[in-house]
Amino acid sequence: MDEQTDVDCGNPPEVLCRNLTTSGTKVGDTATYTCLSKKSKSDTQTCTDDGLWSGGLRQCKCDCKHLFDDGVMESGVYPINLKNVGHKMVYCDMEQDGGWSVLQRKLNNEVDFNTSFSSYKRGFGDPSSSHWIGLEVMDALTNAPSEVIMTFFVQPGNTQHVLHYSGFNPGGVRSNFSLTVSGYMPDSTWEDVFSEQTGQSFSVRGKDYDLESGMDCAQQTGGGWWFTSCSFFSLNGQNASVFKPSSSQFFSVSPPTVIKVRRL
Ligand SMILES: [Ca+2]
Repeated sequence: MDEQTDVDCGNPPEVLCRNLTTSGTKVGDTATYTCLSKKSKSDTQTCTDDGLWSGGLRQCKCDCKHLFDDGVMESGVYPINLKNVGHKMVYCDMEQDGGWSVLQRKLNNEVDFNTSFSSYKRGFGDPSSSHWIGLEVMDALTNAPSEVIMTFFVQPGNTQHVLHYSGFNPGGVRSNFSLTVSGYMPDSTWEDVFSEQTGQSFSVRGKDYDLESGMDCAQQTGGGWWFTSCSFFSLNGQNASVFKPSSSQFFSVSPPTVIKVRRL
């Protein structure tokens, strides 16, 4: 009896963000891994006579939406992989309809958001608690058309509000991460205050692109943002606030806040 016929490689390993099809588990059988992000891109592993699967796997693009589509249902910190950025640990929100990549999460005022341009660019904090993912990662995550949901608390009253837009795209470093936002959604519970910030570069303390002369909005509110005027709308600083156009009133904003995106 031929010994090799007894060799069985067992099930090939599952890899996140990949579909797997197997022709069998015996010598010479193949396992084909196809990227969820690019269905034409696949790699093959072969069962060898030493009982192991052999062959290389190229990297697939992988965000929280890909993970959700691949069956990951539990919210938490996951490694994602983005073109031009590489691997990054990100908090994925799999609640509601799932697949959200969290860009900002501020549970309290313990993490200092009044930080430098380089910190805002590359990210700071801890994705398992309060953090800012970084403008470069935001740019990479929103290369495909993406929606955004922002949640925040409004004072006085401590009521939670939601702003939801079907289009959100901060540009790259060459535009100072200039914002494009559109598609105010009717499930928002606050009036549209974010669309107006389209075209604004990202300001941080000492690097002032806002529209208020003589004032550094990032310094004043205590956090970077795509400011037009200082009080109109921002979510990062300890003194962040939001305008209510219909009553011409300003309100304080407080944590917990979340900004999350998902490919459409
Ligand atoms: Ca200014």
